Amino acid sequence: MERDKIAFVGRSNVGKSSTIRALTGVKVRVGKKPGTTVRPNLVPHGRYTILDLPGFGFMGREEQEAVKDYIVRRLEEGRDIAFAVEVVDARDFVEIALRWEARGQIPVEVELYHFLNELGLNPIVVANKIDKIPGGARDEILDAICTYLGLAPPWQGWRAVIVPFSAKTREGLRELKTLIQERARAKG
Ligand SMILES: Nc1nc2c(ncn2[C@@H]2O[C@H](COP(=O)(O)OP(=O)(O)OP(=O)(O)O)[C@@H](O)[C@H]2O)c(=O)[nH]1
Ligand SMILES: [Mg+2]
Repeated sequence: MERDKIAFVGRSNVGKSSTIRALTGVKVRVGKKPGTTVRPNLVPHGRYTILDLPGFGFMGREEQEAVKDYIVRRLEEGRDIAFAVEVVDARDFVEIALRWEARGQIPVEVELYHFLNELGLNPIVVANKIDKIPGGARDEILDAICTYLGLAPPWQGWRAVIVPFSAKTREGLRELKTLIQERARAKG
């Protein structure tokens, strides 16, 4: 099967569907509450199809595991996926990661990033909701996200991987589009 899909993955409510809307103009459902996307949406994007997956990390333990299993299986078995886009909430990421670390656990978004790399899905990291962070604090937060992902700061050295973005203001849209085009070209 041809690898013609771009998988959008990430925690619930980080803005995966909103990012896809900004990117394509297709009005996939977005919502204030986590758990908006329940079944995967398929959105045409040039010669690719974007796969808008449900988010994880908000419900009870069992449902949480079920969603995670589904996503993991979809990514592992999906010979149709060319590469992945991991969307994170730039402001919440570090706070949540600190909590996980304090419990002695690897933050789930860090785990996901490594998993996507292991699968050869070369994830682009979208640091979404950047509009919520005052200009003066952005570099520090982006550096912290990079550090968690194992990318030595400064973040500006990783512009081929991470992109500060706002689905709300569309800041970073051009950069995100360029990154996606470059990934697509690299995957041939
Ligand atoms: N301020 C701000 N809010 C955003 C941004 N992107 C998304 N949101 C809001 O975040 C909420 C969740 O957006 P969704 O796009 O539905 O998030 P999702 O990741 O698809 O969520 P699930 O489908 O539940 O996994 C909505 O209230 C959006 O309006 C952004 O860049 N800035
Ligand atoms: Mg969604």
